[in-house]
Amino acid sequence: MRKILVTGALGQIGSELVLELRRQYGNDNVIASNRSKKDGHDTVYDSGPFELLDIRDGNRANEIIDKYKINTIINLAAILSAVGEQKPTMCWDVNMNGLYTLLEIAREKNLMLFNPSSIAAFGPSTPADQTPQDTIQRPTSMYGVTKVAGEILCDYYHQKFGVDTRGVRFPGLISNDTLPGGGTTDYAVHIYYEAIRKKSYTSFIRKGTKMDMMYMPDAIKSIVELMEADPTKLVHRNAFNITAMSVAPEDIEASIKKFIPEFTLDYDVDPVRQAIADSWPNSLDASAAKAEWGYEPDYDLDKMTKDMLDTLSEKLK
Ligand code: NAD
Ligand code: AKB
Repeated sequence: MRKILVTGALGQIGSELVLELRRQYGNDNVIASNRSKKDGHDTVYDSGPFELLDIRDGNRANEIIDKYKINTIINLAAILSAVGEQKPTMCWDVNMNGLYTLLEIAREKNLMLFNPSSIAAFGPSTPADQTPQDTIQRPTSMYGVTKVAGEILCDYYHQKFGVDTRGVRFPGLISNDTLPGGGTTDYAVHIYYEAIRKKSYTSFIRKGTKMDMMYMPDAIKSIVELMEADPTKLVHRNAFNITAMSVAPEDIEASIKKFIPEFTLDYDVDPVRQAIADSWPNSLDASAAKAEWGYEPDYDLDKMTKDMLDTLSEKLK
C-alpha cells in the first residue's frame, strides 16, 4: 500500500491532488504538507493528516516520513516562473536545495519520488513547434534553470542509486479551486474568473503567443498514471512531455465566446512574463508519454471552457 507525502500541498495542484489521492488510496495514506498553513483549505485539513514542512529542512522531513512510514513523495513545493524572476535566489534555494534534500532522503530510505518539471525547462534555442521529448534545453528563466537541473538530478539519482524518480513536464495548468502561485501561464486561469465576474479580461500575455495548456483533472490523472506505470516500460523518467492543447489568448477568448458571446479581451502586456512566454515552446510532442505509459488527456479547449465556466459561475455566485 502506498503511503504518500505531498509537499507544497496547498498550492494550485496539491490542493486538488491531495483530495483525489485520498479518494483513491485512503485518507490516512496521504499526508499533506506545506511550508505554512493557509486559509481556504479546510477540505485538505479536514480529510486527512496535515504537517508543516519546509522541504529544505531534512530533519523535519525525516521525522514526518518516519512517523507515517512514507514510501512515496510527490514534491509540489516550488517557486514558479514569474516569482522566480523577482526572487531568483529563493527560487534556486527552494527548487534545488529542497529537491536535493528530498532526493537524499529517498536514496537513504528507498522511497519513490515524483517531481514535476515544466515547459519552462525549454528555452529559445529549443525547436518551438512539436518540441521533441529529447532536445536542446537551455532555458533563460531562473525557474527554467531549476527545472532542467531538477530533471537531470532526478535522472542521476535513478541511474546512480536506483531511486525510483519520475516526472512530467507540465504545461500551463488551468483550474478552478486554488489560484495559481505566480507563473507565466496564470493569465489562462484569470481569464475564466474575469469572464464570470466582469465579462471582460485584460491579458498580460500578447495576442498570438501560443503555449501548451492542460485542465487540472488531466494533470492529476497524469501524476497517478505515471506513479503507477510499469517501470520496465519507462525509457524516459525525468521528465515526460505531456500536453492537452496549444493555445494563445485569442483562442481562449473564442472558446469563452461560445458560452458568453458578450465576453471581450484586450491586452496590457507585461514585458517580463511575455519574455518568459516567448522563450517557451508553442507546442509539445507528447508521443513518448503515450508510448511508454499510455497517457492521453480527456479535455480539449471547449470541453475545459464549459466545465470551468459552469464551475466558476456556481463558485463565484
Ligand atoms: P504553487 O505555487 O501553486 O504551490 C506551491 C506550494 O508550495 C505553495 O503552497 C507554497 O506555499 C509551497 N511552498 C513554497 N516553498 C516551499 C517550501 N520551501 N517548502 C514547502 N512548501 C513550499 O505551485 P503549483 O502550481 O501547485 O506547482 C506544483 C509543481 O508543479 C511545481 O514544481 C511547479 O513547478 C510544477 N508545475 C506547475 C505548473 C502549473 O501550471 N501549475 C506547470 C508546470 C509545472
Ligand atoms: C508557470 O507559468 O510558471 C507555470 C509553468 C508552466 O511551469 N505555470
